[in-house]
Amino acid sequence: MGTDRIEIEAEPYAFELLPDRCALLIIDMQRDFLEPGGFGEMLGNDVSRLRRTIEPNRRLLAAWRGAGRPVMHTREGHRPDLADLPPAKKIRGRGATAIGDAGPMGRILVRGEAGHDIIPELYPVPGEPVIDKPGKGAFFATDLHAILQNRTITQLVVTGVTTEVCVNTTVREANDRGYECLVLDDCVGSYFPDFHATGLAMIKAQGGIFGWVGTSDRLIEAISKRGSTPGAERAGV
Ligand code: C5J
Repeated sequence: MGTDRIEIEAEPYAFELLPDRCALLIIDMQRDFLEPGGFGEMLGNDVSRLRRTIEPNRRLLAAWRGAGRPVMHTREGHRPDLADLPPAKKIRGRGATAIGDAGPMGRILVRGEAGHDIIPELYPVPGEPVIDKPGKGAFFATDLHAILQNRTITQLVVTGVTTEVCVNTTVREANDRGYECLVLDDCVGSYFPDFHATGLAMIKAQGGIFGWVGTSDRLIEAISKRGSTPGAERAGV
């Protein structure tokens, strides 16, 4: 077990990345949230605010995979029979269109539908677990914690959308379970710029009450210098 650390420039202070204990967790980079013509845009949101995260995530993912480090993806959505959809979530927003209804890319937030899937730019490769979550947090009603524990992961680099909802909820859940989280400003996004800024401020406030905030450039630079984790590819992580 290595005690090797890589110091990553971050706020409120440097993040000490443990190369053999850290996974990249990409939250809900789904077509319905990010693509023009999807459900997010149908609700009147400006999807370019989320799409700016695609390129930095793509670069980070390439570097992370290249270094042989573990990657996990999440998708927010429900069973086709909606048995796992709380009635309170179904009716929330009082909109004309709700989860499970027909949307522009299939039934909204239903597993197996085109809009529910991950955007092609960041599509998982074999060996990368995809966590289907019914809630905002990636630990609620999923096997994520077990998967991370089985791989002796204690740190997460968290990216994805949206900063203030599923990213924030997941980081808080992870923090309470003992994980150290580094959230990358340029790799997380919100339809609402103020919420993005405040969402990150809340994570790093009070000495990093929920975690650290950094950027993909600093992380890529640091891991690229270090090279791949010995045995990582062999172990299939
Ligand atoms: C996510 C949401 N992924 N905003 N979902 O943040 O409903």
